[in-house]
Amino acid sequence: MMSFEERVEDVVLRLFAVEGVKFGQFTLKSGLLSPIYFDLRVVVSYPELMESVADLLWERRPEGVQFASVCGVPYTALPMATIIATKQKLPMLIRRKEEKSYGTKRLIEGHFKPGDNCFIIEDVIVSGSSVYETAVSLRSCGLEVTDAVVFVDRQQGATANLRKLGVAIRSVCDMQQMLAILLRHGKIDDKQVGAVNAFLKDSQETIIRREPNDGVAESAGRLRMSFGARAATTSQALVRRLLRLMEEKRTNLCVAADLGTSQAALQLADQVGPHICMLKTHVDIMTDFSEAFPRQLRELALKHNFLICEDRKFADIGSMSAAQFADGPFAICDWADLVTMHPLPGEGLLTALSARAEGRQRGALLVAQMSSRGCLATAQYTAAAVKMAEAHPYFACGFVAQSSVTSDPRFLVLTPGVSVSAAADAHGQQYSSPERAVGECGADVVIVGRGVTRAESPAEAAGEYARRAYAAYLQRIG
Ligand code: 5BU
Repeated sequence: MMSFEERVEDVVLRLFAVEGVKFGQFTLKSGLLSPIYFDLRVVVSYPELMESVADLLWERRPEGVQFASVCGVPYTALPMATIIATKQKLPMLIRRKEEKSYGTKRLIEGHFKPGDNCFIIEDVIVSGSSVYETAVSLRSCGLEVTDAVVFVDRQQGATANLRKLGVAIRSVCDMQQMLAILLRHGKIDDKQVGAVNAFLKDSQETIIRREPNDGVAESAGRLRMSFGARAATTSQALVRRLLRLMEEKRTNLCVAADLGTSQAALQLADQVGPHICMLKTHVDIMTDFSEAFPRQLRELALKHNFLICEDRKFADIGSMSAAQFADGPFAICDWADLVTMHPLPGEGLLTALSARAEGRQRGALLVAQMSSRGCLATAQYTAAAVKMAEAHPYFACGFVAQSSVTSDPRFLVLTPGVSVSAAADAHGQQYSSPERAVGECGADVVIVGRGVTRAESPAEAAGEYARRAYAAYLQRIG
């Protein structure tokens, strides 16, 4: 079996042999003069090559995202999308390019339901305009578009352009990889590579010319956007649900139900339920945990409309953490909407948890910083945690952090160490006020434990924390 990289190498050489990649002087659609040109239309004459290209495209799809259909950007990618559709038994949609002149014809051919997520297939991207136009057409018919795959990314800014418009791009190879393969096999020389690199250096800033009223919102950044507006920027169903319920219920409070028995935790959940968007548990401190607890807790979550987060802070290798998540007496995966994890072991932990979620609406929060004094997370570690989440947005829902670690509206920032009465505890916990956590440090959700659980009336205390934290959020978004 050839590895993915070996197959890419093989396909690149075959493309070169049939002039699917050419070197010389070419004028691109944008008007730019390029020393390299891709013409993947030729692959229709080479069915085996066409199939290999389609296979590689499909293999680069994002893990964990369920697509209801595929749509090739007309025309070059149409046959590739067709191969993927037939091989994967996945419905295909066709976007009509000539719709405007015909008027009455459908924009999108094929059957679909509103909200279906359609995966866009494309051969080459420069600025991303063609993918964008296809996404706009699909979205205008009520479809969702979150991802696209391309064979070659010319590395001229398309990925960033499309990310701003809510489409994540993955590519089979980029220009550098392609040049390296061709150079290694003596198909091109250093001079040609130099010419392409010089060209790339001067043509980084491509832009997408947007149509007026295209219905695609460019995000203003997490801190300035409303929870409702942010819900539209993500395809993570759980994040969408949470953001919407926070806006509906007007609360961004999570109560940490750190109590020693399940009875006490359930009683608390019922009392604070009307004031919270999330209840956070540590089930391994309960002396009487039994199967009944998650069932009863989920009933309360339904009654009061909040999500459940088990603060398990997974930190082992992927396979072990996945077993802790799904097997064993707590069977966390069966009942917790969200779990926390340390990014320390690497992305294998995230993908392992995601694999065990098996299609259920689940997600992870990455511990990017901690509230305790002397926490070892450095700025570099925190940045790496954010990068990890960005690479897995279908399962990573956000971060537990003490500062605004991201401006990406798709991710949530939850901040523990919040109290209106205490400054610290005896074991390193450090507190700030809800106003500081939300307004200055950029928290979306404040997590409060003892500030609520030890109050004379937990319900009243939760109401007060929720009121203050939500007011700070409203002030933040202006
Ligand atoms: P407190 O009683 O408000 O101090 O409880 C804080 C909760 O948040 C508790 O459940 C902790 O496990 C959790 N926590 C935290 O305090 N600090 C952190 O950095 C992280 C979690 Br991550």
